[in-house]
Amino acid sequence: MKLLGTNTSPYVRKARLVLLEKNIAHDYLIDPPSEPGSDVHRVNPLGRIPALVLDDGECIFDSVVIAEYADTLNDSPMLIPRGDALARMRVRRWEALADGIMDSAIVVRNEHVRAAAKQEAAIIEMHTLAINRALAHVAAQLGQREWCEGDHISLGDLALVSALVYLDLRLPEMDWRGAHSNLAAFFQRMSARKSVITTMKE
Ligand SMILES: N[C@@H](CCC(=O)N[C@@H](CS)C(=O)NCC(=O)O)C(=O)O
Repeated sequence: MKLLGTNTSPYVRKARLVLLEKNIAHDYLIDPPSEPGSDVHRVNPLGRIPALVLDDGECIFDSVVIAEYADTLNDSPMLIPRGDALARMRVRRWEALADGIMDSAIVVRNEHVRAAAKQEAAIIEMHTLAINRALAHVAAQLGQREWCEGDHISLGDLALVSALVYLDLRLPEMDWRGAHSNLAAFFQRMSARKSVITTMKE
């Protein structure tokens, strides 16, 4: 299988982390959808990344579906609980929170790169508030625990670290570490993992 993406997309990072943590063999191809000649529009009608193309040509999108599919391929580690409905919901909710932070951060970033006169202050404010509320919620939920849910790594941890990396990359002025020291510690722990190191350098 091959994963199409870019190194800056937080959704791509999440999908890559799932494949890397589960040791699922794949090729990672950098393929920005905005570049002429990109394969992305051919394989994903939405023209978005990540897109996971299986060996028979079937394409899986988006990152939520890629994570769900990949997690069923093996159990080491099991990133989405299967038997316990509440635990499963909580992991999916962590993912929804992290994805929501990514969504709002991308909106703010897209406003920032517009000419100053065209930037919508109300949109920037609305999404910045959403990010700050979500970070405060995430920090309170995590507390001093090592993992988002349960006693081992889950999709929630991978989604959350992907969102935090994106904030560092595009909205460094947010200083989420200063506001939430437990998130800073979480990030430091996650950053030491081989999977995260791989997505940061390649
Ligand atoms: N909800 C989707 C979001 C995917 C998405 O919006 N990806 C962005 C990159 S961060 C994209 O492909 N945008 C189109 C483009 O870059 O041209 C997911 O989880 O995969």
